[in-house]
Amino acid sequence: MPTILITGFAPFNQEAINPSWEVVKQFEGRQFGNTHQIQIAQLACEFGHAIKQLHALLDLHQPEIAICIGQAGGRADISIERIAINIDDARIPDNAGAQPIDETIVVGGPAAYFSSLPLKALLKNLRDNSIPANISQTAGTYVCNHVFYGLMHYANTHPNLKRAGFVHIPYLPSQACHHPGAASMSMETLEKALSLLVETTVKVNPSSDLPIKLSAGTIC
Ligand code: PCA
Repeated sequence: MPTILITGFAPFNQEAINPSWEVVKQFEGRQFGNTHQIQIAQLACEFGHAIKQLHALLDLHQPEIAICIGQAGGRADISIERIAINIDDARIPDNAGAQPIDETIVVGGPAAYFSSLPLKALLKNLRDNSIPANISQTAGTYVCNHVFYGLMHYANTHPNLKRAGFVHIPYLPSQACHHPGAASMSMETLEKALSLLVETTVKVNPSSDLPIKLSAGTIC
């Protein structure tokens, strides 16, 4: 049975929890529609180490689909990331105290990779199910973008990994109450969102993406 790998992150930046791990761990041991099994894992919020962990998981489970989830504290929507860039520029140290500034993730690697998730189908299905969602044009330059780039770099040389990408999620309400004014999303909604992300990714045929003309661009 083909595997879907879903990862979340350890808490960072003095948070007690990371909503990505809180929601991903709900999917432990689940199957998807008798056709796919789900494997979950927590990644360290550490430059370098997190990519090593992810690559080991990809080698072990040989998934057909890999979706990495991370916290984007302050964002209001489920943010389906479009692009991973080949740069680390950390505003705060990671959980091991490292703070790379303007460092290339993969020396000699391309400047960027696009997600291979069916972005617009995901966006449409989330919105059709009343879940606030958007396409994000940047996953930042911290550990999430780092892992996203490492994921797509691996996918580039492993065609069995048909679909791979990154999704940022808002704070849980228990976190947002310590950040007055910050947006949050309930566990129930996050869990529904992750189910829809998996379901839609499985259903949309990689070689014939539905031509969904749904704008999610930005004007600067
Ligand atoms: N969010 C951070 C790293 C880990 C996480 O959950 C980020 O957006 O880079």
